[in-house]
Amino acid sequence: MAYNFRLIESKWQNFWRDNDSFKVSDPKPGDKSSYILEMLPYPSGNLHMGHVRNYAIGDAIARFQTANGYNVLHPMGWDAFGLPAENAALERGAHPEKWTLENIQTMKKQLQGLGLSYDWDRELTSCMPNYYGLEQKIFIDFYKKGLAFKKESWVNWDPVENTVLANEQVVDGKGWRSGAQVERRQLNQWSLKITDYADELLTSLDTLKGWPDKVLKMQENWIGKSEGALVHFDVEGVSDEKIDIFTTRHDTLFGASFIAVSAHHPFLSHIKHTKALDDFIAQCDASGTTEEELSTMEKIGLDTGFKAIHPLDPSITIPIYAANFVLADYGTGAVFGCPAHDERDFDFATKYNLPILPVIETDEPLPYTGSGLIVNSEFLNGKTIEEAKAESLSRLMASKKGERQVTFRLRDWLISRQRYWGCPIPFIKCDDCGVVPVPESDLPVTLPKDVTFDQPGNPLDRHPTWKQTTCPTCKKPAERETDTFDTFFESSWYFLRYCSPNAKKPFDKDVVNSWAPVDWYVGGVEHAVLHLLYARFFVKALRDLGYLDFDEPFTNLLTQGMVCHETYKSQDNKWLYPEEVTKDRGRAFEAESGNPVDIGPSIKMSKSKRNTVDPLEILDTYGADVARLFVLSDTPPDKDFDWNVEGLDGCWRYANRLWRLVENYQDGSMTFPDAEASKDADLKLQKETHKTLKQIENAFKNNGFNKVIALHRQLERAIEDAASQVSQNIMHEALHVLFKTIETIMPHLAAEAFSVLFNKKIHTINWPEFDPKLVIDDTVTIAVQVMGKLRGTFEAPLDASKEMLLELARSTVSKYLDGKSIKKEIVVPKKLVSFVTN
Ligand code: ANZ
Ligand code: ZN
Repeated sequence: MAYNFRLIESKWQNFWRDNDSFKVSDPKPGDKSSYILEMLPYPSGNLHMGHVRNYAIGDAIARFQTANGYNVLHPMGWDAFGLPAENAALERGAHPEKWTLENIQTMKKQLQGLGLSYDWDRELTSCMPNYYGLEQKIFIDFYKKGLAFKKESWVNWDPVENTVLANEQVVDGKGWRSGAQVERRQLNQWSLKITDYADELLTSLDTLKGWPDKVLKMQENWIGKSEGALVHFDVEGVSDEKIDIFTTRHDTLFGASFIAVSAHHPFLSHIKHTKALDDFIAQCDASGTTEEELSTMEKIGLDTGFKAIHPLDPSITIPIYAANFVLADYGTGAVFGCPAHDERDFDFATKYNLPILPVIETDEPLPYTGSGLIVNSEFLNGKTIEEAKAESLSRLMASKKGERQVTFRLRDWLISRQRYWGCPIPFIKCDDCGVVPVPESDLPVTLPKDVTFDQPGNPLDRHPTWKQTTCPTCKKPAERETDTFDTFFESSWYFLRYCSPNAKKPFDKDVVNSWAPVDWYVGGVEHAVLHLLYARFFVKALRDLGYLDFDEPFTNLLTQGMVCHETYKSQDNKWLYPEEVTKDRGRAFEAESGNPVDIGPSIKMSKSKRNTVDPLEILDTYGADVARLFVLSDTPPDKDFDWNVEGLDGCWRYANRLWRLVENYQDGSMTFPDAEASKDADLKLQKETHKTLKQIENAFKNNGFNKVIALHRQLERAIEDAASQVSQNIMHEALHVLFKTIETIMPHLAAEAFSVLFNKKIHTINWPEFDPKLVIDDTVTIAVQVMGKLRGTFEAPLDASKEMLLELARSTVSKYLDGKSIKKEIVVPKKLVSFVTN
């Protein structure tokens, strides 16, 4: 009978649910405990293959840990706030909450259909007041500690949608949804002071030994520590004005040919505006603020007519420009330009006819950014770059014209969003008292349900009553803050909430300390910076607020590769779904018309390229175990995985082979030879079982699930080969190991096998132990030389005597010894026998 996954999978899913099989209680002192976590999904409505791979990986780790005697916390929840829910409201008139909660219901069923070992009692849904209300308390605590603040910030403004856009939502200078040209605007916005932790976030990367190097590197670059100097330039003829600039190249100060300030630099507001200057600023504001945009757009500037005085030689003056390429919020928002040794400055100087004076000696064309000795620089001449930096800094310091300065690329985290579907920021705006936190007794501030989406802008802003309240301090009428949190706020602490999901406060300190940090965190590498950096920041800030006692959230990080599929394009240039295509000997055709189809490379599955495979169809045709087996086979989990039907079919056949074993051994039709006859075969299978078990265990320790699967196939073949030659107890041991080790990946089939073969509940059975005696090879390969030449090899018992080795060696190379007399015999135990003849 073919393997009936439908029956078996639903049977065990029901069993696990009805018996709370994966419910976990908090660790007691001395318990071996482990926290395994996959990044929580956004409830978009449907599971995709990336989810399946992510959760299959996490579940394999969790089940392995459980089998090894750990008390394993393995929870799941929903990152349920965010824009798509508002878009759905806009497009379909469904309330964001209704849309979200319905999606969660659907996706939860789909997840349960995968047979994942979650403790569903700990499920959290971030859009529910019992979750987001608690983070309002965290936010107020941040505020009291000076970690949350409101200030005027430059933002990307979408003039059609009337909202701020995150940098990632600006595509080619346009709003990602409206397509409108994004503008720069200054708005009063809430931010979190992640920059207070810049240094610690950087240095403690060293402690994250269990993180992939590429992620560590990305975080390091994102934090972007630069060591340099702050230099004060006086302005000629204006005694109380000076411009501070940040530079990492104070060795090149004598090559300065202009100063450039950003369009909203304070210096510009101190000087009299000409129409040209106003126009120039307006022109700068008409583009976005992202660094990427600034680096690609045409560099323009305007001479302010003012001149700065060189800090190392007051006889030199330098023109001051306003320029569009200077980032307002990096360093001081002002730079000195050294065209001979910086590409950007070179372009600018060429365009505006400014001097280009080389100060690093070189024969190469300018701009030259390499090393060399200093020239054209008075007292710095002849020095190396490093020497010149030191000298220039000490002179600047002596004359109070500069000091050492460390700057980070990391910006404070702007968390205000003019959005309905997010956590309300728990503050009240009072004309007299300013911004005042909502008193704790009034938390949570819940979202009103009666909102409309018929106009652009934030529905909370135009709600008739919600924002009217009284000031907690002076009791006068006041208004609520109508901005909501960036949804990265919710995902910055959810892993702490899972530890004590019913606590009245965000989480219980002792319980969190007993579970966390997370031992294995599994998710996409696309979160290498934002989410993973925010979560690290939260843990450090919460630690300093006394909420918990550790420094980092995630001890080991596994960033899984993408699930890829080849792409198909019809003759009229339309993407086609795999099911619309038939393939024949490497060529592809449209299934309906038979027209030829272009096959493109295998790339990440995405709806836009239609190269997706629907997990539900796979589950329906092959079952969860085969899908799980397939997404873990072939490639290590951190590498991209190529989806192909052949591989999937291979996994289906494998599941059936395993199932046939179950059937063969359950019905008693197998015969077992008597003990004497089977001795050799017994030992062989027994050894194969124990050796494979050891290798599988090692593969698990490195998350080499693809290796685990390959080893498993090897053991399965050994079992098939040994059929009816081995004793019953040996076969049972082999089957026990076979199914227990695959439980991590194919839990349903394995559970059924244990039930049928051994009448046991597999998830209560520990990981089998291999016998060290059975895994050592007890023979060695010995090389035989005659007159220094290798003439053969043979297998000998490890403990073979010298006489025995010589005997075996002689017979191995007998034809080389024929007719000769042996002058000398050399025996190197476990390695070599060498004959010298004459
Ligand atoms: C003069 C100079 C000469 C510079 C030279 C470079 C090469 P990192 O290493 O990324 O920190 N800079 C400083 N603030 C800026 C801003 N707000 N917008 C745009 N550029 C800014 O880069 C430090 C360098 O970035 C600084 O050193 C400054 O230009 C520029 F041959 O100063 B440099
Ligand atoms: Zn007040």
